[in-house]
Amino acid sequence: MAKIKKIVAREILDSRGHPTIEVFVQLDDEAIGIFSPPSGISVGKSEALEVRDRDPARYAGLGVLKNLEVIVTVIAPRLMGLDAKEQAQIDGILINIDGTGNKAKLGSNTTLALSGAIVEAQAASEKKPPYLYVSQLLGKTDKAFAIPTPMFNILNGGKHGSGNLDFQEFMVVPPKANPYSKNLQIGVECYYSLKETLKSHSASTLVGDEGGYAPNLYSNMDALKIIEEAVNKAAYRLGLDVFLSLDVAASSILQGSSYRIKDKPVPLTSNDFIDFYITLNEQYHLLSLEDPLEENDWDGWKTLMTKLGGETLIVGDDLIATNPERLQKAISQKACNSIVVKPNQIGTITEALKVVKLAKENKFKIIVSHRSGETNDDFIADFAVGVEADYVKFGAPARGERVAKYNRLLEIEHELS
Ligand code: 2PG
Ligand code: MG
Repeated sequence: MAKIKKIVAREILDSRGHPTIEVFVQLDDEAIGIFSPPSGISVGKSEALEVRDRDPARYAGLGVLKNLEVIVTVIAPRLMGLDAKEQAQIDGILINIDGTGNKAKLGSNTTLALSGAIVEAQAASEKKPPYLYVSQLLGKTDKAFAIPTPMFNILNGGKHGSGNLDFQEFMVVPPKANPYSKNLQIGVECYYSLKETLKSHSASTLVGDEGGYAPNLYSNMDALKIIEEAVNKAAYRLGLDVFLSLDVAASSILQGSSYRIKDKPVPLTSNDFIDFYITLNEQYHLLSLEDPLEENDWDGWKTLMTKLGGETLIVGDDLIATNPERLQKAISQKACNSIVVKPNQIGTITEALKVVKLAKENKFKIIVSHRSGETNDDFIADFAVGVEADYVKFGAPARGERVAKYNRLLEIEHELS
């Protein structure tokens, strides 16, 4: 048993240059864990809340110095000396100190920074790779692991792009049957090819928040057409070697009670949007469709599920927000068949694992995801392998904070072989 002997918290920057927290935890056997939480920009209304200083004199109010102070003066004294193996107990203490239903007091950024660092420290103490320790926390007993299939977000729109495309993420997904390293190569080659294809259309190849290109194009369908062209040019076959996925992040494009997208001259109702997806799917046979409708349009989601849920992964991200009650509702209403899991949407590793468990019991496909604001922390890759996720979303295979995760998966693949 190793006890928590030291907790240090610092303010560092994420990939957008926004401050985030880095927590360093040391145990009395000298094992250490370091973790920094990510931050989203297309945020679901049911997510646990981040807390920031709101001091306009520093980092436009985004500083986290108050969080550091709370960690040092309030939280650390409660955690010091505890057995780091007791993750559920430790996370329970964080939840209790917070005392709100959505981490509004401490901030999910504060709680996850500590929760993640302690998981890392205990894994180090047990001399286990973090994915193995995470799998133990989930109750897995065997040691057979697979690398989740990557979804590469090669074209960024919505809040991550240049303000031109409505849909947030245009992803290429290689086949599940391939080894991970082969799939990484496929994703990267499609990414190279997309750059050349965009250039040939005189479109910009500057990148968005997740490293995918963020061009000005006429419509979302145009973007899909150009990706199809890029896949073909890379000598891959759409529907065989590469599949397409979308994260529409529909809550971000809702205006009043309708959706405005470049593809249509008039605003779309929920039913119109569903018809649009049905037509789109006839053409592209999407592997997955994430947040196709606004996060409280439960009836719309149910209808879409009856129309496309048999063949397409209908993925709840903002809809569920890694929240057990929202997941339970999605299950009982048959609103979707897949879930995005982001530990910072709920705020502790224990709570995120509970959501994973419930999703698995209900045969949901699991996509473990980064956030658009990331550090080089690669724990999320271990988390994904440890919970045996079906897919991972780590953005484009470019920019340090994204490739840190893809490279960690390479390392795990190597270790497992
Ligand atoms: C999403 C995420 C991650 P953000 O919507 O799936 O890609 O975006 O982190 O901005 O919420
Ligand atoms: Mg999403």
